[in-house]
Amino acid sequence: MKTARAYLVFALAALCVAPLAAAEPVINACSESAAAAIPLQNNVQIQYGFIDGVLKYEPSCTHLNPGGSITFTGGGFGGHPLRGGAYNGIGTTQDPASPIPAKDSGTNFTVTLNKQGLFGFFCNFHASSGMSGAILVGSETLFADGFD
Ligand SMILES: [Cu+2]
Repeated sequence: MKTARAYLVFALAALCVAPLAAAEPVINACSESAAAAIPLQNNVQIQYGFIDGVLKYEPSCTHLNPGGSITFTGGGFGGHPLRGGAYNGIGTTQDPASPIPAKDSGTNFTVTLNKQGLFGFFCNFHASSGMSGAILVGSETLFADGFD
C-alpha cells in the first residue's frame, strides 16, 4: 500500500514537472537552446531589410555576452521600424520591458544589453513577412528565474 501511494505521488509529480520542463522559451522562432549553442559574442552585427531578396534580420537568432552590444545595420528604420517584442504568427506584441528600444528613423543603431534573458525584436511593417528575431543575453535563462 505504501509502495502504491509512493508510486502515485511520483506519477503525479512527474505529470506536473514534465510540461514545465518542456516549456523552453522560444521567441520569434529562436529557441533558447538554439541561441545558447551559438558562441557568445561581445558585439553582434544584425543586418535588416531586403537581404538576398528576402525581408529578414540576419542573423535572426544570436547569443550575446551580458554588457555586450548589438548593432543593427540595414535599409533604414523609417521603412523597417524596430520594436522589442514577439511575433506569434498572427500578430505582434510589443514588450514594454524590452531592452531593445523602438527605432523609427536612422539606419544604424547600437544598443548595449546588460540584462540577461531571451529578447525578441521585429519590424513593425514586415514581421509577418519574416522580419523578426531574438537575442539571448547571457547563459540559458530556463530555471534561472522561474520559468519566464
Ligand atoms: Cu521591415
